[in-house]
Amino acid sequence: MLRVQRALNRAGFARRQFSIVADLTNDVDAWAKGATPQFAALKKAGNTKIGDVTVEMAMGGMRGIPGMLTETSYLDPIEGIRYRGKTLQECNEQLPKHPGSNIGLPEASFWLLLTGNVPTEAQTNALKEELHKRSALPEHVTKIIDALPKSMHAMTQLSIGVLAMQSESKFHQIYSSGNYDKTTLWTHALDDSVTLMAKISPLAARIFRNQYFDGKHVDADANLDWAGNYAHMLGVSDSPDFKEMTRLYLMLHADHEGGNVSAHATHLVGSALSDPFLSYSAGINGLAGPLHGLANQECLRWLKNTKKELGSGPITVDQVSDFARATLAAKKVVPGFGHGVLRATDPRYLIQRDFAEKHFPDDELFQLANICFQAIPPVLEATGKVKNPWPNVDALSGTCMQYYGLKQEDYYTVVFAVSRSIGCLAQLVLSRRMGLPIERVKSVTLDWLSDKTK
Ligand code: CMX
Repeated sequence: MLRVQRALNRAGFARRQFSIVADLTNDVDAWAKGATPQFAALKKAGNTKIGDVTVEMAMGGMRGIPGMLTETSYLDPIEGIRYRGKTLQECNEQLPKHPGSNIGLPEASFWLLLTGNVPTEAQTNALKEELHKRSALPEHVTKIIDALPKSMHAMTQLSIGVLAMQSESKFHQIYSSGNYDKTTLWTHALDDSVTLMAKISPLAARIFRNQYFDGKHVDADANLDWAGNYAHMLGVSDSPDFKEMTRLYLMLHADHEGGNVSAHATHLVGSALSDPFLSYSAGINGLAGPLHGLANQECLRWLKNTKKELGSGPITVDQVSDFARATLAAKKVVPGFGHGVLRATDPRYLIQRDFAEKHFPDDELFQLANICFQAIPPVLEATGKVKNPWPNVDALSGTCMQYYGLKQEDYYTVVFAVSRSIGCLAQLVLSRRMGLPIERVKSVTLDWLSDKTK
């Protein structure tokens, strides 16, 4: 630990050691300095009311309470997500791309979310190289992962792996040494975040190859970008289109503001000054829930079941409507539909649909997904309680993956988790840079609420 501390001191908290991370650190710092007057003014206006809390909100998962600060992205109920003010289409247009690709690179979106700036090609390439440099998994991590039973869900394995990588945390090392400055701790959170992103894709690929390919691993290709290399290491398809689909998937799923389960869990744990590995492992555990990230696995399963039950002939809208009604009657949710904030079709769904229409319009599952788009919203609307009957991103992502040979749906949420590391970690770094305090929501009892209603 002392050695690391000395090395960090010598290197000026690793700035000169990793120049692109220093560049990124400076860019985050510049953004934060620019935001300081606004931050200070808001602190002065601390008594201003920004909302009313109702009993329904307190009992309804705190839905709709504006109670948390997240700069990376903002989710409009109708328009969908914007990364630092940019729609996903704009991100795709403006972010640097891999040669020959049409998709904004996910690692460039990390830079955008952190700084508000679109990185240059040179910065994106340098970040890509840095991610490659840091991608080796520590031996103890590979040993732990390889020893896990294949039957253990891949998300559990991923969470264990990320937790085991905490040994690499500079944030933890510096904090434990006691030799830190509170105002620069965030730089170690950023450094750790780059390390975590670098290692999460080989970790995720290792889990996949252990589970489905008897531990026969595919070596990384340092010429590829972060997402392209992840697709390559999964080893299910050599098609450039699979890499392209993975880039798209990782860019679209990167961030969805701060209140969703995985981002909020990461933020909450991080607010206790737990390092990025501890914090994002918590986020992964939340993402593993069927109402959140696991919905993409559940959705493909639902589509496959529908297809199996309805036989090989052409499937009609009425048949799918009946199937959806049966799902509701069995007191289950229809996965891939509905949302806690969105009140329109998820733009991420629409972008994936455009991709599918371009690359595999005749795929049977894609055609079934299109029938679902017609059939399911009216069924959900008819319940009178579903606030958003429209499809979310999970309604198509599994369909896209299975087309390219990634058919093991139990694994799908891991791809989501690789992507979501971008947003959750960017949020965590900015929270530390802004010095946000430990989160502590006030909970109340039933009697307390009943008193309020008198
Ligand atoms: N199928 C069946 N019932 C649904 C439904 C769906 N797709 N979506 C909402 N409902 C039900 C809720 O379960 C709730 O019922 P109860 O009052 O009986 O508990 C009622 O409609 C009202 O819910 P809501 O306010 O519209 O939605 P919530 O904010 O409570 O929940 C979500 C949002 C996503 C959990 C919910 O729509 C759902 O379960 N969808 C299916 C799972 C899914 O696709 N999740 C992925 C979301 C995307 C993401 O996290 O990234």
